[in-house]
Amino acid sequence: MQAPVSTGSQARVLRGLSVFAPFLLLASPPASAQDFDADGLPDHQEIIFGTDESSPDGDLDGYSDAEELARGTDPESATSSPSGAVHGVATSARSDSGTLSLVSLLYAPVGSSNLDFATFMLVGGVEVEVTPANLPPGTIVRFLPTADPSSLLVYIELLLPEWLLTANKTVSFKTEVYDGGPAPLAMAGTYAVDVSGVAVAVNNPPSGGGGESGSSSTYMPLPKVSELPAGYQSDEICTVDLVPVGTSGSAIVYQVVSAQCEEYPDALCMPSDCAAEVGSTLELMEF
Ligand SMILES: [Ca+2]
Ligand SMILES: [Ca+2]
Repeated sequence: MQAPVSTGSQARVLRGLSVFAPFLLLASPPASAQDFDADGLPDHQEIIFGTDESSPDGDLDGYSDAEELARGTDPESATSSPSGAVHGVATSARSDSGTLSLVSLLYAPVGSSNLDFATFMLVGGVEVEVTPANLPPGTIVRFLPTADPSSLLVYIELLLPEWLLTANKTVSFKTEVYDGGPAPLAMAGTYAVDVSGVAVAVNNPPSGGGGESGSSSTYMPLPKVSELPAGYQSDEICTVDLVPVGTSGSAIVYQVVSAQCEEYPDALCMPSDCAAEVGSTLELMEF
């Protein structure tokens, strides 16, 4: 396990991000957010990210799973390790006991003095901007250790009542990282959609949503396995093909034209609900 962030580094961070200070005092993960390897990523979140929940550095390359996610390398491959002094961000979501969590991992290299971020959420056609100046109550902020203790890695978890997703069917969000200038230095986003009352993430969304054109999207369930309805099968995932059929405000409306469970390691799929998705629509914010 890596050493925690040094006191000196943390003091510097707090000067640079003093607006976070009240939230650091409040920050405490939900009781259910177990973190077996104590790396700052809850077990349930690591399963969604596909990282090793039993080791803070799954591929033993010296960079933590969280740092590799934020810096865009593969936490499960020792031949894929971060390099270069560039900012990074990764996003994900999870659903836990009626709470929808929107997770952002921010990385700033050595020399960063004005790390800043903005998260844009699209809920029910309304866009909301969250910045360090207006973090909602209960937001979890953690500074995580990095291979170079002079760099910064910040875990931010925005907590929303899950009924917002159930009622609106789609919650999109993206996080942009800034460092003193007007232009974002890194950006990432995640879509959560409601499928038969279960929050799922849309991975590899269609082009315009950041995915590869012509490829299929997959639905990743966001609740803990113990909270999924009976009938989910392991090692399969719902693969869907989406076609754009219109717009709704700043979102693109997609229709599911085919859906099936397919083999996928460490995933879960409910065959009946997956097939029932054909013909349904979802709204994805254009990133
Ligand atoms: Ca963990
Ligand atoms: Ca690693």
